[in-house]
Amino acid sequence: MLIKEKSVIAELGEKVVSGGRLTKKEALKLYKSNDILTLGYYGRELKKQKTGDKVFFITNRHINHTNICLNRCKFCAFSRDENEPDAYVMSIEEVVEKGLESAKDNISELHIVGGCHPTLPYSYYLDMIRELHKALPSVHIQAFTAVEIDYFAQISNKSIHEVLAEFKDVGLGSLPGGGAEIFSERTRALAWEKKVGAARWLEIMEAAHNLGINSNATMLYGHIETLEERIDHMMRLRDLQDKTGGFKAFIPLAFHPMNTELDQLSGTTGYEDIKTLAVARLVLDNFDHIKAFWIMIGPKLAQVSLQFGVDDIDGTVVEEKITHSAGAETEEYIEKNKLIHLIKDAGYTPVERDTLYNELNTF
Ligand code: V47
Ligand code: SF4
Repeated sequence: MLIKEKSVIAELGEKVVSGGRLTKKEALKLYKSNDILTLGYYGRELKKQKTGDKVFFITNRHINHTNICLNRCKFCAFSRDENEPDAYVMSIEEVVEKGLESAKDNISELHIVGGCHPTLPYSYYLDMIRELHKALPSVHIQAFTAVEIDYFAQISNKSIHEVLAEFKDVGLGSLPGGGAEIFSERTRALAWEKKVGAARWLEIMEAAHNLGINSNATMLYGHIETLEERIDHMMRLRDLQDKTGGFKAFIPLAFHPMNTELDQLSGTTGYEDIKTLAVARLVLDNFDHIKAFWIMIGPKLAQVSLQFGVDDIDGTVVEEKITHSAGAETEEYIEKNKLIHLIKDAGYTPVERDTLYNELNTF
């Protein structure tokens, strides 16, 4: 039985590494298999075709400027209503100060995401990026998920094209991949009904790519979604990538249930994390980079995932509130040397990259 299953998985793996493309049904077959070693073998083969022996990381810092959010998604432990005691908003000066603090660590990227705040004006966000770019002209600013871009269009009465163009003008470099969750109306209606759905998220990414703004893509997994919905999510990303080529990396985000309205769920397992990364590599054949976010799955599992198709383990991060509000047990910061050690110890060549995967240093 196991041998028979293995041969089906191997056949599908062979199909992808020889330039073929998986159908929805085939992708689901991979996900339903427990043969992670065969999945890993082919995931790694495909990774090698794309990035050889290199594994990427970045020296970056995350900033979450506000936790006040109108959407209050059920899976989110980070957000607050305005009147809650631990609700916060950083002033633009505070955000710039945090950016400057990290300049001494030679960061190449600032990663900025926050809630959809009910009263902050559009100018707050535009001024934030303008001031950061003025203060740190050589640092790439990756900021605001498609959810926030949609919100900015609403509060400014502008089109998404206008919003994106204005942000690009003041120094926005790229968009992070958050806010995609799972592209299923069923799950959205159950747990994040106030937030933009798949069509709008994809429309915003397409508009960004058409303006020369690259982005990442994520998928939040391990909550109320089905395997079919995960595969459908990946397929829709693959379709848009065929059209624009603007996605840099795909990052599966492992759901952390603590302090959320879905805290009856038990969270993902290591097996599921690894399988998701390997399947993503094989399904998303037109993505160069599959990233394991060590903050969510831990540095050790992120290291192991390098043998399953992953070629990027994110960065130094420094401060992370979204997953840590939901019970993440990882540190918030990891030293560059530790990332290098993890990559080397798995037999790969560590390459420090910038946001757009220009290679800065090889170790
Ligand atoms: O959109 C919220 C997710 C995302 C939880 O682009 C949760 O390089 C797990 O998008 N458990 C924000 N996840 C983070 C994000 C991201 C992270 C790292 C790298 C990149 C990139 C993007 O975090 C949200 C949501 O999908 N999230 N709550 C939770 N309880
Ligand atoms: Fe708001 Fe994002 Fe949290 Fe949803 S996940 S409540 S949009 S901060």
